[in-house]
Formats: sequence, C-alpha cells, structure tokens
Amino acid sequence: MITIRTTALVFPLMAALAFGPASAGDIVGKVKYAGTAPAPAKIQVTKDQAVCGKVEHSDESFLVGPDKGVKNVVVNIADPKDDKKYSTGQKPSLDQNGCKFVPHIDIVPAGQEVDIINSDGILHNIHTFPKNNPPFNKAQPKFKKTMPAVFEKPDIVQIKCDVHSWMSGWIVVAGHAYYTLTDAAGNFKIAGVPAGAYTLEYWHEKLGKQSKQVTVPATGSVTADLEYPAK
Ligand SMILES: [Cu+2]
Repeated sequence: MITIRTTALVFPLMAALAFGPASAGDIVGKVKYAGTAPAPAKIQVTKDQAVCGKVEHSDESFLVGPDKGVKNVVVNIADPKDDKKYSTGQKPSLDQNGCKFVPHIDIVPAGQEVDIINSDGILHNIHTFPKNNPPFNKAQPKFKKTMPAVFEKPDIVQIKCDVHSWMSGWIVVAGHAYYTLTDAAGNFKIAGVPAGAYTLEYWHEKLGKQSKQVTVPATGSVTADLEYPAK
C-alpha cells in the first residue's frame, strides 16, 4: 500500500521537475494608447559634443507606433505561483552609450549583480531614484568601464546622470520570472506561465499603472490587450 502511494506521488513530481510546470500557457497582448501620440521631442546635446553628439537624441519617454501601439510598457504578473527567477540568459547590464541609457528600460532580476557599463569613455554619473532600494549617486569616470550594482528588492528605479541632464532611463527590478516589455508595435508575450488566475500589471513611465485579471490556460495562450485612455 505504502509503496503504491509513494510511487503515485513521486512520478508526477519527477515529471514536473523534468519538464517544468505540468500545465503552462502564454500571456500575449497589445498595449494601445487611445489618444494622439505626441511627436517625440528632439533633445539638444549641450555637452561633450564629440561623444554625445555622435547619435541623434530624442525623448524616449512616450513612443507610440502608427497603429497606436505603445512601446516600453512593462507588463508583469503581480502574484506568481512559483519562485522562478527573471533571466535573459546573460549577465544583467545597463550601458551608457552615446550619452543615452541603453536600453531605455532595463528589466533586471532582484538580488543579482548588474554591470553598469560606460561605453562612452567620458565621465558619467549614475544617480538612482528608487522606491524600495537604497538610492545611490556615483561618478563613473572615463577609465571605469564597469561598475557593479545590486538591487535587492522589486522596484521601478529612475536613473539619471548629473553630468548630462537629458539622460534618463529606468531599471525595473523583477522579483520573479514573469516580466516583459512591449515592442515598438506595443506587443508583448510572457511565456510559460503556470496555469491559473492572475493579476497582470502594466506600467508606463508617462501613462502610469493599470491592471487586469487574466486566466492562463494549461496549454496555448490568453490574450490580454490593454488600452490607456487619452490624457
Ligand atoms: Cu552622463
């Protein structure tokens, strides 16, 4: 009796360990803006022209595509059912390149070291504006290619540079695996989510935060489109 019951328990567990969640689906969708998107403002480079002026600078804070899709919306589950960690398969990093933060919105895992890179070879200054993590304000001189930083708690941290006033970016500290960003057309996909009901959160630096209930099927996908009202 005992043997049979143990076997019955162990086999599904082994299968789950070997193949991931027994049933998991994808969350897909498109985020749109109901209003008319402003044309991104050109940014005047006022300093370190030889390096910063090599590339065009325009405001990346509100980018809407021709069919109203919103780029750079962070989409994440608020209430994960497992403790899988966020990973892109490489060491998390944030670059300062052409006096821009690249990428503009950088999703990194909580508690893991992030390489802050200075590709420009000029003085930058990393100034963070967190809610849940300690703030820091550190110069990164031209000879300092890489500076490590760790963000322990889930957060949305604005990053600025005190040397170049136009530089602005965001580090989104993910407490779990189920985070993504919308592409230039506003589309997103969170793959391999264990089946069940969730609250899905949408955050955009100008349009703010919204949420929506979704139920992830055991196979296939659920569509979770969102439209931000005009402001
Ligand atoms: Cu700078």
